[in-house]
Amino acid sequence: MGKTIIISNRLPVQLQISNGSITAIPSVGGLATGMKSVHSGGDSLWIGWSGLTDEEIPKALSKDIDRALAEHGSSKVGLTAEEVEGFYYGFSNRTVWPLFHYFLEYSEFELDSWNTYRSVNQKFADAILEKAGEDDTIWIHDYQLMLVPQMVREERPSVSIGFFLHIPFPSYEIFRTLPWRSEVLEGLLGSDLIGFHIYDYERHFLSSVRRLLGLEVSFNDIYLDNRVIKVDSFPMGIDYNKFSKAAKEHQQRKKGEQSELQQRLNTHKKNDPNAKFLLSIDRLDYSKGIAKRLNAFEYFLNKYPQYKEKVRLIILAVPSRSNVPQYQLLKKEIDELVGRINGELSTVNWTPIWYFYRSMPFENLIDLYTSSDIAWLTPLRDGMNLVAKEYIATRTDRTGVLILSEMAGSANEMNEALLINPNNFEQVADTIYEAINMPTEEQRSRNEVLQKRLERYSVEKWANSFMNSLKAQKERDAANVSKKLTVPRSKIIVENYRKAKKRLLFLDYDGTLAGFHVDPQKAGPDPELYKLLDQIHGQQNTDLYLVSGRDKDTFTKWFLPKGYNMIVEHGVWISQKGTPFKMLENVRNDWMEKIRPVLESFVDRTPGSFIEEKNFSLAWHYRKTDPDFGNLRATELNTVLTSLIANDNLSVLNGNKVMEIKSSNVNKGRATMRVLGEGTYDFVFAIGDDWTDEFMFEELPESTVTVKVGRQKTQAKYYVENTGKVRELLQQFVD
Ligand code: GDG
Repeated sequence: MGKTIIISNRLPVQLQISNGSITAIPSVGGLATGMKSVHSGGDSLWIGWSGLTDEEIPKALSKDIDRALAEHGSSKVGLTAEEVEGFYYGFSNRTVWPLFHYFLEYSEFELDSWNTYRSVNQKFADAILEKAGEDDTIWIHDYQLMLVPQMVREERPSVSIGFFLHIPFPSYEIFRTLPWRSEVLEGLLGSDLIGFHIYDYERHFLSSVRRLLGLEVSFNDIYLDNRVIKVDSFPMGIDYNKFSKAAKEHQQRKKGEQSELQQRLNTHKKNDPNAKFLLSIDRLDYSKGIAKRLNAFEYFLNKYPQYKEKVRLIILAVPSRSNVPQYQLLKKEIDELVGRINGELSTVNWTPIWYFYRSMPFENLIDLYTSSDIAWLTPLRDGMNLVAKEYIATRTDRTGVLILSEMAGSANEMNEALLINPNNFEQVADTIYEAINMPTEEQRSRNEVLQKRLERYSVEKWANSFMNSLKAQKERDAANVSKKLTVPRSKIIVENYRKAKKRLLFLDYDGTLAGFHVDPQKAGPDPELYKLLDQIHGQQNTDLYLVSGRDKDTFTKWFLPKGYNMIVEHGVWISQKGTPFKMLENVRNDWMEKIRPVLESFVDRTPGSFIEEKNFSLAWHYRKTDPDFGNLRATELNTVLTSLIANDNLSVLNGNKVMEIKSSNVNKGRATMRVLGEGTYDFVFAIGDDWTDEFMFEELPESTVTVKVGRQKTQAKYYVENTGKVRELLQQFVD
């Protein structure tokens, strides 16, 4: 068993340097807690930035720092102040963060920051590579390190790599605006498993992969060269027991043991038992919608004035990224808003908003959670939002109302909360009213469901299920390797080929001998392919057949002068030893008049698609269409055709970005079997890349060497990754 390496921008320890000595204090954040089950014992290492720039670390202390970190299973990546500026404040927080949270107008596209992001990602990758062996498992975290998976993969092809994105992945329409969009996707695709909080982010990611990289996606698997990458959602949980235990202890405290904040909160409650506390806790970030919440609160107080002097909004805004101009502006805006609203509405007995701009110790966080009647958490966009979960976990008597934004990932799992659109002030005001007046019984029954779920799906469970899924993905890959045409396996095949007295080869053309071209007429054979086929064709005791769905005219032009044997249109026509094509099957084509107009209507409605008309079949090609749209239309066409052809003895073949309608008694399997019956062969070989070739794989005898091009599900015994590998294999037959 290899070790586990976790990598994130920041380490789960804080370094403090005072009077020339170093202390490393473990941080108590959600991620650090959740990873405890993964990052414990001697067999794991956490790599990240220490939070201090190279300039801030005295040279003499560098070794001591490494030692202090090693005690916590951590190792640092050193960054200069300039690197932190370009990589962290620059590309991560001025480009990716706003873009992924749908603040397109805040996103800056600076080449310098991108270059620094790339070089710092390489630094992180190098730090991993220095420590990682081939059988290690690497878990990379978050948007600061999206290029690292690919950088590691290049150097350690068989290592297991997982990536988790803690923020939303935006829709394709937003993501496509990023100048380095393909590089970012390719970076992420170095992973074996890519995790998101919710299915929507997963869906957006898959759509970008399909549309921007043109990769094949099947359900949540992405096929890339010789690898399958799994994409899945893992909603992050919290350390439920820690919060509920802290809350219980809290409530048992006597007055003297309580914090000053708690005592103050108690005094206010005592003075007016009907008064309500509304709580809002976030990092000071524009994605959290704090300014909007303040405006909405004013709106609520004007709509329901009976709650003036009764309701208080407690805002805890934790300082964050204050080097970024947008955050400085936001701070100013919020300061002013709080000042204005308090100035206009305060009375001698009442200040509507209590505003804290600071980070509070954990104890005070619990004071706020347990003392607030309502948690009002309405980010404009939030990957998950753990505060919502923490609030519920601390409600030991199950009272309390959670008002949560639909735009937070956590809304997906917290249906029993009051879910709202933060932009709809009317709805916000009415929901606050509803929350204030919600009967205790209803509060309890909602929170009971929420608490049970949060307890079950804790952050530890989250970390474990990600790791298990990564392991399963690796095993799945390993199981597939048994079918891969590895060097030793192809050696045996080549030996058998050489030993054989009479050989028969069936070679599909498109996607097998030649790559795809957006215009099929242009995908003609190249000189090397002719050379290779000539060599095979010229061998003694070898019958070579090109087996294709193509029309006979094209193949006549390309191959008849060469004298290769050919089966075209899936088995309608055959040409042997350079003779003109003759019909292999007696087939009708009178059905075409009925089907052609249907296909034409799909061409009209699907830009980029076209019809290919053959003698006995009609094919609708959609390789040039938008991938998502093309797939959708193909499904639609399939349904239409299935009902239309029911009585016509026709069938629909779903090929690689093509749907073909043809007579049911014609297929490559039937055709190749007829050829096989004409002779006695002791070596039979068939290779192809799509569904139409599956007929050959299925029907040819068990002893046939069947090879699929690509990783999709197949009946073939072996697979090779691409057309390049096909040619390599065939070359060995003639060398
Ligand atoms: C990112 C994503 C995603 C807050 N104030 C104080 C304090 N906190 C703690 C909370 C909570 C954490 O900070 C905040 O987590 P969130 O999930 O709410 O938000 P982000 O910081 O934006 O986190 C987010 C998350 O990553 C995980 O994947 O959910 O969507 O944006 O745990 O308790 N802790 C203390 N004092 C404070 O003043 N001690």
